[in-house]
Formats: sequence, structure tokens, C-alpha cells
Amino acid sequence: MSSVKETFQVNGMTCSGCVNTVKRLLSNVKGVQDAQVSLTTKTAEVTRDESVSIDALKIALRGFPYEIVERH
Ligand SMILES: [Cu+2]
Repeated sequence: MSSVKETFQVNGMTCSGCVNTVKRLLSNVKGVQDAQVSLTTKTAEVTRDESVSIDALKIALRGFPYEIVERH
């Protein structure tokens, strides 16, 4: 299965604790191989199986004060 690397804007992060939480939540999604999260740019660079939908990533953050925004 091929993987895709994509960068998303993440709203709601204010400190390094947030970064660690978002990184952990995204990394725990089945099919996600890597999540690099930056507070400076407020982005998450996610490497995932192409079968993993963006919705699955958004759902992973549900219940937390963070939100993935797709770049256009
Ligand atoms: Cu924080």
C-alpha cells in the first residue's frame, strides 16, 4: 500500500504540550506512520496510508480543542 505525506493546518495549539498531544493523537490513528507537528507554523505533516481518510484524522482530534484545516 502506498503512503501519502500531506501538511495540514492545525488550529487551537498554544504550547508544546498541545503539540505533543496532537502528535500523539494523530500517530495513534491506524495507518498513520508519522506525524510531525509544529507550533511555529501551526501545522501537522502527516504520513499515512492512502486508505486513511482526512476525516479519520479529524475524528482523532474530536473532543480536544484542536482542529485540522485542509489547505487549498
Ligand atoms: Cu498547550
